[in-house]
Amino acid sequence: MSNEKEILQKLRDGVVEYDNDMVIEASNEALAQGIDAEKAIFDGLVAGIEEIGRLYELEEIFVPEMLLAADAMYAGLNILKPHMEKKGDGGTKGHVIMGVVQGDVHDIGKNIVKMMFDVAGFEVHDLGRDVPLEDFIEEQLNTNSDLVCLSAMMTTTMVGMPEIIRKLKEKNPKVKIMIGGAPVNENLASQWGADGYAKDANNAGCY
Ligand code: B12
Repeated sequence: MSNEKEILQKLRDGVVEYDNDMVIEASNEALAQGIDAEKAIFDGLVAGIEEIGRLYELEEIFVPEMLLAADAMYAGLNILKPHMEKKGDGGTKGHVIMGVVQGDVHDIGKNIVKMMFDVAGFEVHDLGRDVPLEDFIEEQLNTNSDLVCLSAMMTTTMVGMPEIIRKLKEKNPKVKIMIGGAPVNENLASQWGADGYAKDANNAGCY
């Protein structure tokens, strides 16, 4: 019988080898062995997609492999996510709007952050990726959400964030804004007037 370390490794390898069957099998094994679903997701699936990001940057793999690996990761998430323990008393903690800024289609990280907010008891309004500025404003006014989360993965698209932050604050000074994604950091967040920054999904959930 497999132990926890082997199952986590199998989840990670399944993503890296874009082997959906391997990921599905390992996800079911993780549940059968009572491994914490959040651990299986972060130490297995997310570890795998991070390795894929590294291989892509080294040009050892290319776009098609990258997308197949993302598919494998989502196959595992579909099985594991329903087993993540909801935190809190079950009531809604608040409303969160989430989206990847205009021009940017990198949504894997945003989807993981979304999952953390979901599990933490927030109602998430997901605008998806490549989201025009006006959509963030409109959704905030429509839902009166307490928090808006902006994601960007490129230096060319993160520069759209300050304007979104400024316009959102202009319409509703009370709204809190959190930003994230590989090219942004705490300094940029405060420089642009955001209320928060987190480097990964684990830290975002603690907001
Ligand atoms: C996957 C990927 C793609 C996929 C995207 C698939 C998808 N549906 O997301 C595809 C193949 C489509 C793609 C296309 C392109 N990509 Co690309 N891509 C990547 C890659 C390899 C991995 C990104 C990823 O998913 N990482 C895994 C997730 C889990 O991590 P994450 O996104 O960082 O998210 C975590 C944190 O950042 C944080 N987080 C993220 N968002 C938020 C938001 C909030 C509020 C918070 C709190 C936290 C948070 O939490 C997340 C989970 O822990 C990166 C390189 C890399 N290593 O990052 C390049 C990269 C981002 N891509 C890049 C580029 C240039 C492109 C392209 C222009 C073409 C190209 N030359 O490859 C196009 C652009 C398309 C577009 N218009 O957006 C560059 C950007 C360079 C730059 N500095 O601007 C990178 C850095 C690669 C490189 N070194 O050249 N890409």
